Amino acid sequence: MNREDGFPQDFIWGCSTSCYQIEGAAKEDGKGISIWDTFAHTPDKVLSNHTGDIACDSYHRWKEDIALLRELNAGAYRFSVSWTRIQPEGKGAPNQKGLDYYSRLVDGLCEAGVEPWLELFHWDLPQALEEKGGWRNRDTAMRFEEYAGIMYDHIGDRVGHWTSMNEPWCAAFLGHLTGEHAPGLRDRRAANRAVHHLLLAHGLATRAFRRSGIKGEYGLVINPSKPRPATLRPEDAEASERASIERTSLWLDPIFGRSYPRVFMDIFGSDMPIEAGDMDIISEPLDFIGVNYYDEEAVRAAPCSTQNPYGFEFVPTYQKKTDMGWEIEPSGLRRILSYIANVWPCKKIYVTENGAAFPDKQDADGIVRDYDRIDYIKGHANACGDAIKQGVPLKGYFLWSLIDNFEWSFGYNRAFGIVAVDRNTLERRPKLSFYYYRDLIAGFGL
Ligand code: GCO
Repeated sequence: MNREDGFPQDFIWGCSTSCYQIEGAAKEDGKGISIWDTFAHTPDKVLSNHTGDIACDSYHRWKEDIALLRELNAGAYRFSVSWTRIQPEGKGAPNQKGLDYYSRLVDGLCEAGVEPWLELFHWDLPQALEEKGGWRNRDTAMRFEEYAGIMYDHIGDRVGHWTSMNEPWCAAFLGHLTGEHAPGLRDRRAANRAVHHLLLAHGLATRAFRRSGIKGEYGLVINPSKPRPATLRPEDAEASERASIERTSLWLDPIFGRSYPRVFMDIFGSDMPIEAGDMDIISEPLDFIGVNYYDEEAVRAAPCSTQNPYGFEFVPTYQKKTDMGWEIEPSGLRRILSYIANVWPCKKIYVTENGAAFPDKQDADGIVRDYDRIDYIKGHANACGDAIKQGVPLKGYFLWSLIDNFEWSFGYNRAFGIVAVDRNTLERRPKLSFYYYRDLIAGFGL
């Protein structure tokens, strides 16, 4: 059947989740401890001291999740693998029960006609590796290559889309500079070292994938940002460029063989543990870039200082905000996609996450009528259409998220799902946005 909305027939409409946010079963079947287990169990790190111990219990209820995806007729499901289910201590022989879980999940998705998109790392580093220096330690990149190889060997025949990792910016900077995320450090040098070792891990895993001969596409998921300039003054336009460095070019420049941005190296170069050959490994060619987009901010120029090395500041904006306090600006999605497509020669781009948290209310009949979320999704789907019209090689869109889940330092206090999860019974109940997304997937949502 032809689509009514003009989107290409082969455009992929999917949903995203990540393991720590949905699986629960934190100690089952030989799973080891990850830095997120440790962090969430440290008092006052997560709002309400919530943890992912139970989460959405998807470790046991994965069939319910697949049934929801099937009801949507989603083309793909992007999920992440818990490294500590596969290697409880982050090295050595794999835990068969962990492999079996992902094997069942992948088979179940394929049977339901939903393509599995497997992501190797969504921030839940094995605690055993953290104790040896985590991402500050070069050896963690080698351990990641070993873990990736295990997944290629065991599931490589059934998964056609792979990503090494999700938003390494968050792992590096929220984990090591602001301390909002595990492991909760506040140390600039540690964050800079993490940047390099995360990218090295990505490159090693990509190279191992190519060598494995597996047929499939391989990519990296980032959360780029290029705040728009507050005015047309040239200095604000320059501030907008500089404000994008750590979220965007710091990752894409080395991936595309251009080494690290000069501005970053001028300031922080002495922290970067680059060894001969690293930049070649990091720039192993990719099939696609995954873009996670939620909001767009605005900046103007400000004096450079040690506290403000890039010389910009955020300005107030008028946009409505989500429950996260993030500005809703659908055209920002088109802008960031065009920016990336213009500056870096990406073969394919996917929006691997987009969605919104709102303070959902259940009506007396038990239904969540989340029209704000529906508007949000519709606006951003239109922005995807605009990006395609502008020539961006955008091939798919993944909604964050299929189900309400553990929203990192906010615990279960922020809801991104198109399906509500009852925190007592863990029962899944579609919100109206679920039915909206089903329409959108069928071509009737715009
Ligand atoms: C991220 C993560 C998700 C978050 C989502 C909402 O991209 O930050 O991939 O795990 O839950 O982005 O904050």
